Amino acid sequence: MKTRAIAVMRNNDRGHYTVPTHGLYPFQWNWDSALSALGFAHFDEPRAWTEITTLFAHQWDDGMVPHIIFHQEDDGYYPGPDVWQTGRATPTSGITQPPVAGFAVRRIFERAKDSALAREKAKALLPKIHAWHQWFYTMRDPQKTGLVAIIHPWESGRDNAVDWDEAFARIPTDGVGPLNRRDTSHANPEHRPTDEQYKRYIWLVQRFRSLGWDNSKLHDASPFQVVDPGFNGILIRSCADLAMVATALGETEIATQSRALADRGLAALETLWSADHAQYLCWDRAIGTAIDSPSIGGLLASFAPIPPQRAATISTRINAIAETCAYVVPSHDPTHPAFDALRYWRGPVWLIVNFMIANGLQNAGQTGTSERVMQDCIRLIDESGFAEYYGPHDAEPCGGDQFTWTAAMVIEILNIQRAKAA
Ligand code: 9WN
Repeated sequence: MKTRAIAVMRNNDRGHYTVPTHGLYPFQWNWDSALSALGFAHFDEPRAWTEITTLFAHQWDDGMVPHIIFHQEDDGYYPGPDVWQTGRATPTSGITQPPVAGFAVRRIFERAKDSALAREKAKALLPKIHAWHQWFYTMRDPQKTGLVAIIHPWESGRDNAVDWDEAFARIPTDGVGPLNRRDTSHANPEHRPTDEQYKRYIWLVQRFRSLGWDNSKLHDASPFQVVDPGFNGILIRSCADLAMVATALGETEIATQSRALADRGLAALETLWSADHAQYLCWDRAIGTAIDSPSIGGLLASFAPIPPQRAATISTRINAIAETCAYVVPSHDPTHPAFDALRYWRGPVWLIVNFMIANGLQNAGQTGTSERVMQDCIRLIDESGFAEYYGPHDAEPCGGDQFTWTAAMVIEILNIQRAKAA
């Protein structure tokens, strides 16, 4: 299985970055790259560093790291650079994605065989990743709550999650021209977001574009401002991990500041806890209400060093969900009316999210659930190969195939399992 996973990654390797899959996604994506680097690190450490270094070579002056880098022309994806119009030399999108690079860099750094290379690469990346973290807490938390908001569903990485439905109903669609969707010719349209959602994705892009992509204006100008516990959990974890790398490299100022950001974020995350749902919930900042949607976002927060009793409750909750489907962790509660088993982030299982949850639960001592989640990943690959996502009832492979970060997570998980067995 590992050999097949490496072949998938090599196939999608474009030299200094990887594409998530052929056809459907022909450019570099932000959190895909950070997580894929974990896979590379097991068989080609220099290549792992290159993946993250390329990503940060396209960081904006204000600190943001964009969610897509359009390294070459390809009209197989919509919306392309002509829609974004961010004015970058190498075109990029104008929004960001879950900041998982701090976590990835610590993991690759600490287990590196070539420690001289690791020190050199991590030292160069450290201030850039820190600047990105600071950017979040400046631009996406202007009221200094300790929690950052996403201003576009694509930023969450969970594009069409049920979580956004009510907030999305308030987004207008006027001024959005005909859509030129390409995704539905690469993947089954039944497994993708709807046109109604795409119109709103594009409306937001046009809104931000009209403001010149000035991040000091975008948060307050966006009618979509959602605080996602999964996203904040990833940011908190990356800040905490960056503090560890900074300490190891003698960068005490970055270490102290990163630790402080993580601590403040962790304290604020508690405000999103729902005792009724036994998980965290999203918060609609635009109207000031909790979003009553039991999605994986509230479980993914366990990737952060949350209090042990919270991790234990999330572990119990995942075991309860496991009674309702064959493979955990579905992206939405299968017993909830909005659950849609095969439609993207409204039900299917994604290996990257599973890996992060398993990692967080392992750190919190929830070993049994962590192992169960990883085992289900391997069962999915056995059944259905390296898909983008999978049906939680029958392992149906959905979206793109031969997927880079799916393969990377398999390499990680096999490695963890082997180390445990030894
Ligand atoms: C928009 C690349 C990306 C992932 C996201 C996933 C999907 C893009 C799309 O693919 O989003 O960014 O066009 O659907 O939702 O998490 O990073 O794999």
